[in-house]
Amino acid sequence: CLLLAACSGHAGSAGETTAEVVALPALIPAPASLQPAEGSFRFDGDTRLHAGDPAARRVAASFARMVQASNGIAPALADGGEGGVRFEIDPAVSPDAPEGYLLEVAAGGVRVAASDERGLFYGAVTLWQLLSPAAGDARTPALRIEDAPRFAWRGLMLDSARHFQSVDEIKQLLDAMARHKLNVFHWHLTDDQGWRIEIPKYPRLMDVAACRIPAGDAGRDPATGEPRPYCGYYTRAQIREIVAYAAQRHITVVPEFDMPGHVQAVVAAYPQYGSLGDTPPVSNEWGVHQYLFNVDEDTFAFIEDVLDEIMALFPSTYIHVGGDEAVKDQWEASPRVQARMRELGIADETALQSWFIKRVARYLEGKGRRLLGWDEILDGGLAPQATVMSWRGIEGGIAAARAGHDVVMAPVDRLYLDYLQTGSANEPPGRPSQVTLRDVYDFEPVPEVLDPARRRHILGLQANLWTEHLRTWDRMQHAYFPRVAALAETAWSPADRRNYADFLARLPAQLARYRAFGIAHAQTPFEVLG
Ligand code: TNX
Repeated sequence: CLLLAACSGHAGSAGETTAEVVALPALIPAPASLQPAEGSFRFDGDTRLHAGDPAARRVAASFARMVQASNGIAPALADGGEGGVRFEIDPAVSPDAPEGYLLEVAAGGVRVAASDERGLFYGAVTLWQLLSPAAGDARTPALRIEDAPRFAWRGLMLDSARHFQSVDEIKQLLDAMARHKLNVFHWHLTDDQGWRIEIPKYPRLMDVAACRIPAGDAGRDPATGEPRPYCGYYTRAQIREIVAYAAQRHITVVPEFDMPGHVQAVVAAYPQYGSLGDTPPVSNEWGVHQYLFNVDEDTFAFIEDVLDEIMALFPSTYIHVGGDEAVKDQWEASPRVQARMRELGIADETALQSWFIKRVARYLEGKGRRLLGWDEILDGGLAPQATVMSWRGIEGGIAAARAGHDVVMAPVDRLYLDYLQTGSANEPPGRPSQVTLRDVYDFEPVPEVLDPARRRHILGLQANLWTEHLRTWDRMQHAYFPRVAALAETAWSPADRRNYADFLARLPAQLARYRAFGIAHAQTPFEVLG
């Protein structure tokens, strides 16, 4: 009894599980269709992997790395022969379902097939889940899985501006994302408290904007009393390394350069690009700040230079330009901004933000990219090709879809992982309100109020991790896992396969996989579930 939810020892599914559900191996996210068959396949040190073309060989190599890490078995790649595990690119498999795959397990061998490499990779992840987390040899029941994701955008955001992470920590996150079949890593790299991208043309971004002085004892050397700044940015080489590492795992890295608000760190380094012209410190406080970009040609030249650098580093079609929480007080108070508005015939500051974002959208589109922003970019009208990330709820997403924009749902009350996951006293610091495992699981990204023709604008969903309160990688992992497992199922599995009780029954196997990979997941949800 190795793999079935029924023998996972977690009977906490409140009697809701049916016989049919129990028969499902402990896969997360649940596949679109699974048919059990007779017999089982034994995977051990003698099992060979067969792969013909280069794409299939790459996937076989990724699979070998995963089973090596979890089961301690290093399967060899073979060119021909029978039995074992065969990886095949086959154009006839799921031609209408991008990222889909077919997995057939029989006593005599396993076949993983897909029409493209991404699909084949997800088939390999499923097979790996069937074999893990058992240490050593494993047996998987014979079955046939036909699977493809419900959504094309299965995202996770990390804020590296408030607190940042090492390259290795980010790689760990990318590994975990791939094992959950998530495919978009939204990387929040700029904010009031820090600039984290190396831009050689503007050295003060690294020398000034990448450092803040923490308040209190943390900001002083205890021996000398000297200021001890919190500094860091990712070099271009590190960014390229992360983008390549993600691409090998079929993850797109979408960078965010937040504007016209959340720019206090930039203005600290280059006050001429701020709307008032004064020089603030890089902020060491959380919450909404006042500093906004100026709107003159010099400022746009700076923004475009930086976007050019960003586009050179990140091949992603989407470039996120923030647009959130830009309170307009500074624009109202700034004589030079007001003069520019008169010159342009712009009536108010909301219209100015709309003009600003549209201008940036045109710039990106001229380079073959697309603008993505938080739902405030809808205010005052939005460039037609722009995509909206709905965070203040789902209303922005509904309005955007009705106006013909593509949408990614990321509502604060359901998908913000910086919120506490339980009321337990053992929760590390976080925002006072809660987003529970179940809140994430039960979130439905496609609002019923949208008419069917507009529903196709919902590209998918993502969960966001803001790091004001998350100083260490341990705390970040606690916040991500296991809620990321719930996100993955909502993002991948067909709506009618989602069942929270059944998910809970499959979760212990997922937690064991986390432990096998050294992921420090939260225990607090299980204190509450019993
Ligand atoms: C709002 S979500 C923000 C972030 C904060 C977050 C804290 C969004 C687009 N802006 O700047 O970190 O709340 O939960």
